[in-house]
Amino acid sequence: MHTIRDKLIDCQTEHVFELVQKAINQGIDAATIVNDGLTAGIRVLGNRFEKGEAFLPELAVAAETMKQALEILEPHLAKTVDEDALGTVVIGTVQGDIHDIGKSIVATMLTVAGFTVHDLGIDVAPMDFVTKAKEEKANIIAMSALLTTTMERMQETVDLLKKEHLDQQVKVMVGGAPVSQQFADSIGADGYGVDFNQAVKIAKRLTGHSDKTT
Ligand code: B12
Repeated sequence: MHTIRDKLIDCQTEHVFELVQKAINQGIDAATIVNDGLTAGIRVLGNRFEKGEAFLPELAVAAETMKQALEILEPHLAKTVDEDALGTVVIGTVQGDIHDIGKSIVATMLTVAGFTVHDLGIDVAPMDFVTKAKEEKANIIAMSALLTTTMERMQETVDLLKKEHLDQQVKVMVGGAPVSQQFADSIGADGYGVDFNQAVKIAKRLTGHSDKTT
């Protein structure tokens, strides 16, 4: 798993794909590959970026590599539920923010857990979250923000839901590196998750499904 992490840090895209495929062939759990290989790698690179030891082009390559590796892994992430979907989630990265790795992992894991997920992508305006949630009769709006400046858009979405009297039907969960439980409480969000595991647990809680696997 360390090799996948290290090759991602070194931006050796083809090697990452080969190693991911090899790990799958060896029967290694796909969620472990996501967590201990890919996520670990991007986090190391993130820390280096913060210290000025890595640069944006490297991050962009690693991010793209990670997304493509996730596509390879998706069919191997064990579906935990085969019956009807647990609920419908509209997910996206908030307006002004283009970070989509964490959001995409959360979307994948929610799908695998049995939710119907509508991923609106990046730079999603508060009104677009609410409109899609109405259209799809969603149970949850899940928002991701990686910038302190864009976290504020989450508040706007919560306020808009209240204004449209949808806050009882549609629950809001938030996440992303600068987001905290305290922030989630302060804006009136219904749930906050530090990572994709918690995202799934919270989505199950918000839709009234107990998580028997944890
Ligand atoms: C990769 C990266 C990029 C890539 C993004 C590529 C992509 N396709 O996403 C690129 C190079 C494009 C980029 C651009 C920029 N970036 Co950047 N980037 C990062 C970096 C290094 C890693 C982010 C990441 O993907 N982490 C890995 C994923 C797996 O983790 P995650 O996103 O946190 O997601 C997990 C949890 O948070 C949670 N989660 C996430 N979303 C949700 C949602 C819900 C509902 C739930 C429950 C949970 C949840 O679950 C996820 C999986 O476990 C961070 C550093 C960091 N420490 O975060 C900086 C960072 C976020 N970037 C930063 C900045 C400043 C920028 C730029 C403005 C730089 C610039 N000067 O242009 C631009 C942004 C432009 C914009 N408008 O958005 C700053 C933000 C500072 C701040 N306080 O606001 C950071 C913190 C780096 C730094 N310290 O300077 N970036």
